[in-house]
This record gives sequence, C-alpha cells and structure tokens, in this order.
Amino acid sequence: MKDNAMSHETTLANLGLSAAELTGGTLKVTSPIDGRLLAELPETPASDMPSIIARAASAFKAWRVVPAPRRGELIRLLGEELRAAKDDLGALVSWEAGKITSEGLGEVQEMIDICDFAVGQSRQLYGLTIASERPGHRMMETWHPAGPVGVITAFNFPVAVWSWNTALALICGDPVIWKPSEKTPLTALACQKIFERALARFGDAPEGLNQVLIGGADLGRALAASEEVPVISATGSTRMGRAVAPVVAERFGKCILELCGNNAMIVGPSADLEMAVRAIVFSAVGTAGQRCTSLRRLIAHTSVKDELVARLKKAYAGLPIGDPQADGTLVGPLVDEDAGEAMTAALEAARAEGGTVHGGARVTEGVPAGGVYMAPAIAVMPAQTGTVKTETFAPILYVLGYDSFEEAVALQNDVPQGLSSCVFTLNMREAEAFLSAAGSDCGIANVNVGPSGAEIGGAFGGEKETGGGRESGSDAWKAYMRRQTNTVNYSAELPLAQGVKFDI
Ligand code: UN1
Repeated sequence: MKDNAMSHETTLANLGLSAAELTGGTLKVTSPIDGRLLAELPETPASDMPSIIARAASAFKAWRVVPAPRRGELIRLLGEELRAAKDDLGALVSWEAGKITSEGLGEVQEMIDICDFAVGQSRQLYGLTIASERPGHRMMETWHPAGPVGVITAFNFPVAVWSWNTALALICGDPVIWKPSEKTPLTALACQKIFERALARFGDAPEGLNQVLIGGADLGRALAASEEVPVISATGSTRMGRAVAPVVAERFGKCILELCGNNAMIVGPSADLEMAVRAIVFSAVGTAGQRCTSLRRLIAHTSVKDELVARLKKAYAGLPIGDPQADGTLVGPLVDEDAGEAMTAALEAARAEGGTVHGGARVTEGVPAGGVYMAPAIAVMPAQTGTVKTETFAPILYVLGYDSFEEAVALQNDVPQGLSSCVFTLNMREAEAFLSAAGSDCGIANVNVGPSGAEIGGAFGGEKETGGGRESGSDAWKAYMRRQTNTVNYSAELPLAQGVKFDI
C-alpha cells in the first residue's frame, strides 16, 4: 500500500520538469521500484563538451572575483529552495534510486545541511600568516578559486554527493560541470531546476555555474581529460576511479576520489549487544546495502558471536521488505537486475568458500512486480576469504569471529578498501586503541556508532582503494582552491633568504 506516495508524474511536475523535457530521447530511465519507465531523456552529445567546458571557463572568470560571502549568498538561497523542494526531491530520489521515503528525505536534508555549512565557510576561507626570517617582510598564504570542477556521481546518493561538492565549489569560486550516473539523471535535472530558482533570486550570477551532462562514461572521460577542469571529484566504483585518476594525473589535475568501501564493525566482549544489533541492522540493510558506507563485515568476539548472529537472524526475519514508498518498509529494491545477480553470485561464492548463508533469496511475494527485491543475507564465514574482501553493493553481512583485539583490528584492516569502520565496546582501552595510529586504517572510525550515516560536518572519504579524497565538512573546501604563498617586503632593503649574498 502506498499510503502517502505521489505519482511520479506529479513529483516530476512539482519539480518543474515538463513532459516535453522528459520524452523523445535515447536514455531510458526506469524506476527500481517496479521497472516503470520514468523518462526518455535526450543525451548530451560528446561533441558539445568543448562548448560546455568553455562556458564553465568563462563563468569561472566572472565568479572567482565575486566576494566569497556574496557567493555564499547563492548557496544560502539554494538551501532555502531545497527546503521548499524537500518533499518532492526526496520522493524523486525514491522513484529513481529506490530508497525508502525516509532515506530519500534524509538525503535532501544532507544537502540542506551542507548548504548551511558552506554559507558559514564562505566567510572562513582562511589562510595562515607566517613569520618571515627576513627583516621588514611578511609572509602569508592565500586561497584562490581553482577553476571549473568536474563532479561525477553515483546512483546511490544521486543528489547529496553533488551538493557536498557543489556547495563548497561554488563558495570557493568554482563553477561545476556535473556528470550524474546514467541511472539517476532525473534527480540531477531536478537539482538543476532548484538551483536555477536560487540563481534567479540571486540576480547577477554568470551563466554556466552548474551544468548537467546527461549520458555515459564518454562524457566523464572528456571532463577527466580537459586541462580546463583542474579538479575532478569522482564518486563510484574503484574501476571508475582507476579509469579517471591516471587521465587526470597525466595533465597534473587534482582528483577527489570517493570509491568503494568494505566497512567493518568489531563487536567486543563488553559491547552493549542491544545497541550493536540496532546499529548493525541499520547499516547493513539500510538503503538495501547500497551505501559506500554500508556495513559489510561483522567481526565479533567468539564469546558474543553466536548470540549476536541469533539476534540478527531474528531481526532480519521481521524486516519489512517491499515498496520503498509504503509506510513501514525498511528494505527497498536493489537498483537493477545486475545488482541482484551480483548479490546471488557473491553468496554462491561465499558458500563455496565454506560460509553458512542465512537469507539472501529473491523476494517475489508482497513486493511490486518489476523490481529486484532481495532478502538481506547473513553469511557466517570460516575466514576472511576473497569474497569477503570484495565489495558487493547489496545487503550481505559477512560474519567473522576473533579472539584477541589485535586479531580483530588486523582483520578489519586486511581488505583493499579503507572507507568506514567502527567498534562496539564499553572497554576504553579497546575504543582508544581502535582510534589510535595502530588501529583502524580507514578514513572514518567510530566508537559505538555504525559505519554509515555520517554527518556532513566531518570530512568524508577514505584510504587505499577508496581513493583518498575527502568531501563535505572539516577543511575539505581546500581541495577546491589553490594555495598561494605570498611574501611582502615593506622594507627598503632586499635581503635574501638563507643569508645568501648576491651583490651586483
Ligand atoms: C555514499 O554512499 O556514497 O555516511 C555516501 C553515509 C552518508 C553518505 C554515504 N551520509 O552513509
């Protein structure tokens, strides 16, 4: 039963997308909920890329000299427009990415939050003042806009990741060229409409501050290759990152990469198991296991492992799986058939490696026809096998046991990915050891908090195959600017540094 859900036509119309814009094109957009056709969008021809990049380059020339707090005003207005559009945009995220209603709305809230953050940041693009070794001299550093930023985003957070990048890029003085996933172009077009409303209220912004590319990987490749796009922020698979990063490096551009995750939770003998179970279920099955930060590995002390698995099996048995727009649903569909097949294949491989799998079957009863609905799976593994070390974008939780805390940390770190991690413990020594230099090797490490659902105030990203980039809060803004070191001589002498003499 869809209790409060609007039709997709109403949602699209409320967001300002007209039927004429959504028909007659070559890119078919379907809903993961029931496979219905949402739109047939015209694609951006690759031959348009030079003019799109030129438009961004000319917008940059005008925007970089607008005072940063004034640039912040545009993002303040964007935040207001997002507040007004929250229900509709959240609903479209649900239609296009298959998220449950609350998570669709949560994603838009994440956009509003980063706008608020960026408005404040627009008055805090601080550089340092540095003591000069030369008399009558002053040193400082200045942060200048970097130039157009190429933003490549994935289907699973189709709008939030754009906003993390764009809110910061724009206050930093950089126009954005956005290549969303081919699976979620409608939410991108909706964001563009919302952004245009903010622009109209702002008044005198240059043309081309945010341009959306509709289509495939060739468009992303053109961005990666362009010397006029100094920063490329790419979120998605490690395979995509491996294709993009060398092309950007070849021309000495800068990459902000947020790629795969294989996030773990260590549960110690002292853990509050009730709390751990709630955190595990949210982070392993929320978004149907399709977050970069989803919990994929549970590393449980042997004294609590069996009880934990029993409690989880019970919680999993009662999970409402189905139409993500129906009240009460917690597990919606996977994005497409390929994702369902990847999940089935991973579970088969886990069984072949000696794992015992609970759940994981395709659900066909009580769910909309035409979507890929899978029962979340728990796979109790004899060891951290090849399958456990591989990220499968689906609700699979691998369970491993451990005896010593050192062993648990070693298991946690012994995967190629390094995004998010956590420990559940009431033992202060374990908690601090986990956060120490010899602890988790991930970009995010939490204590008694699951690995997913991060707030925007912290820097988001991770190490190793996760790509090393940081987006959203803290000082992530620096990646969108270039640093300049300035030395000013206010004396009448010309002393040289390091005491060098060079008299002419
Ligand atoms: C992602 O899956 O790419 O921490 C982003 C989280 C969200 C963002 C996830 N705030 O789960």
